[in-house]
Amino acid sequence: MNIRNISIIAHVDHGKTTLVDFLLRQAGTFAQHQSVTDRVMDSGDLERERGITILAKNTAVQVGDTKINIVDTPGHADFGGEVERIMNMVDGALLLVDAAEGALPQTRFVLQKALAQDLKIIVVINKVDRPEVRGTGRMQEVINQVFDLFVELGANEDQADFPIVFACSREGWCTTNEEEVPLLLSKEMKGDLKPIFDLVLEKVPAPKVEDVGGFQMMVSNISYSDYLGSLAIGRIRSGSIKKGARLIRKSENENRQETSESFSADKIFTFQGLKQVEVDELVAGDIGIVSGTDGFKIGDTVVSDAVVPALPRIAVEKPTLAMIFSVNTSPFSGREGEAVQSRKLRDRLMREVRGNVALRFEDTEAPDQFRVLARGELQLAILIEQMRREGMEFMVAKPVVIQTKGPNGETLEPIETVVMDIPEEVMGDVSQLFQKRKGILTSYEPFPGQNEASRKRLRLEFDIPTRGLLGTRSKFMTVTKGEGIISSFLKGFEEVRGEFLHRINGSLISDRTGKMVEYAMLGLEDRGVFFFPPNTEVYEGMVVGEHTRDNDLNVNVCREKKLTNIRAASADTFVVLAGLRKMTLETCIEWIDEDEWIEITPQNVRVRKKVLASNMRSTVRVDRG
Ligand SMILES: Nc1nc2c(ncn2[C@@H]2O[C@H](COP(=O)(O)OP(=O)(O)OP(=O)(O)O)[C@@H](O)[C@H]2O)c(=O)[nH]1
Ligand SMILES: [Mg+2]
Repeated sequence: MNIRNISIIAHVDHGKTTLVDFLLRQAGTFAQHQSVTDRVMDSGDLERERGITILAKNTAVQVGDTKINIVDTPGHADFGGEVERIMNMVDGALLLVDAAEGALPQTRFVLQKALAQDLKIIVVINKVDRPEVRGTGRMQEVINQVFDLFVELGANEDQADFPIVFACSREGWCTTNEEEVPLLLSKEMKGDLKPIFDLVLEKVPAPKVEDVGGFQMMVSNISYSDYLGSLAIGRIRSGSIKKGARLIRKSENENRQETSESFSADKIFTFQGLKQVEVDELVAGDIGIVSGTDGFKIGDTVVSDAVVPALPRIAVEKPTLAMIFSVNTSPFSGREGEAVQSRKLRDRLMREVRGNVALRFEDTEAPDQFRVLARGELQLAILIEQMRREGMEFMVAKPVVIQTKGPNGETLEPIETVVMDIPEEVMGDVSQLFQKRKGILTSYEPFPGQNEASRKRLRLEFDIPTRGLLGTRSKFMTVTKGEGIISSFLKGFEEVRGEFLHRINGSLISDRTGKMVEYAMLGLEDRGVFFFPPNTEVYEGMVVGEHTRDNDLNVNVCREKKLTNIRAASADTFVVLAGLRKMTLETCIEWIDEDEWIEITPQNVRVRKKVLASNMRSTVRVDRG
């Protein structure tokens, strides 16, 4: 059997999953009558809701007598661990680059990982239909930029001599000849993705098969089946097995000591289109799926014989953020979901960490609080969202950046390079936003490839502590009116840049338990903005809004109007609250301070003070720089 194993890698939104749709369609994976949803690989609920890929996923197509295993990966930096863990499954990668946006931070990250694995890389200049690209010479600029990136990342001569394809993945065509692009765009020529299939077959080497004295497969991904339990997905390096074979899972325990577990591979599968089909045999070179134990951990090696060595575990970049997860101790605990006990919360988090190489788990001094280390706020938000959809109630604290010590004992903090494209007119506001948080502007240029007609846009780069970047995404979106794009990469660790204000405003806090009353809220309107509408149930210590000043304010939001006469009451119904600020999970994560928790239930997200009783806590927030 001829096999090729490739991954599709890129910065977020550059069109990976859309390209996979058309690779599947054109390889005849779907029957004629079958209607296929867009971005069919984004099968998770949260993926579909948010329009982004979160987990790397496998598929496979048949082209002539060759099977091409394809791994679609996420492009958002927070899910970079997904890209890292699948790299050892493949021998080649399609590196997509948006023809207008060019190479961005995650392009660099994924390319660096691909080069380190010595993958054969095919560069796909995608979205050539974008108006900013047509007739501007932008495609050549982007090719040069990508070439420079290869060189900067230490690519060898062979790697830097990459084949180039120009594509419109949304319409399912591509060409290796730049001059054909206008003809394809104007539909004078009809195109398809054959040039990509051809290049994969020609340039990506067939999987190297070793013989290490038996079956050997590294677990690069774990999925779950209701019938079979845990499933290990990985590329078979050596040997073959038949269904039902006795296997050994070589792993390590918490103290890094080797462990092993025997099991029998009751069922084995390979990928075929979007399906996992049961097979009788798995052979070296292919990507296979093995069932038989619930113990699989990413990075384990599955072997047929004790003498077959374990492969080195997958090494990934270290987490940069830590967040405390706690049992829900709020007065409403257990009302809207299952208020899980610490044991169950711990088990749930441990399970997540087993299947996600980019996360780490730590116990804390408190028996009902656990620390999860992650890559970013979005990664944590996705985990939280998943847990609440499972019906759980719990609390999380403000994420904190993980600092390290320098050679002379000085404290170092992570610094990121932020790249953003913004409309020119918001330049001042954007600079102010980042400079207030110790950001330093390092590059400023008109957005490349603009034509006369397009609005003036700028590309800016800042160096900024990760600490300063936390909680700025939604502010950035507000300041740029949703027209900015922003991404970043970890530049390294530098000496701590000093204090700055995380949040200027204090909280409005309910001083009692009850229901919010419109009359009371109107009376407090000039004190700040509320997060909830009237009739919301509140408890003492629950944050109901943001104060206009920098201290906290305990307020009575439950005060009823004394009914002196009926007329006044009816007149009031015409008064409407000026505005509520709806706080989503992500805005809460950005907003909260150290002395607050986010309480999460299947129905609600609330911010509360860690200390609930108003007479037990200060309203002066001294930690505010
Ligand atoms: N103009 C244009 N838009 C495209 C093209 N290909 C994809 N898009 C759009 O770009 C957006 C992102 O596409 P996806 O396929 O989800 O991108 P992705 O790289 O998989 O994104 P992540 O997995 O979240 O990193 C969608 O709105 C697509 O419709 C293209 O060739 N031209
Ligand atoms: Mg995607």
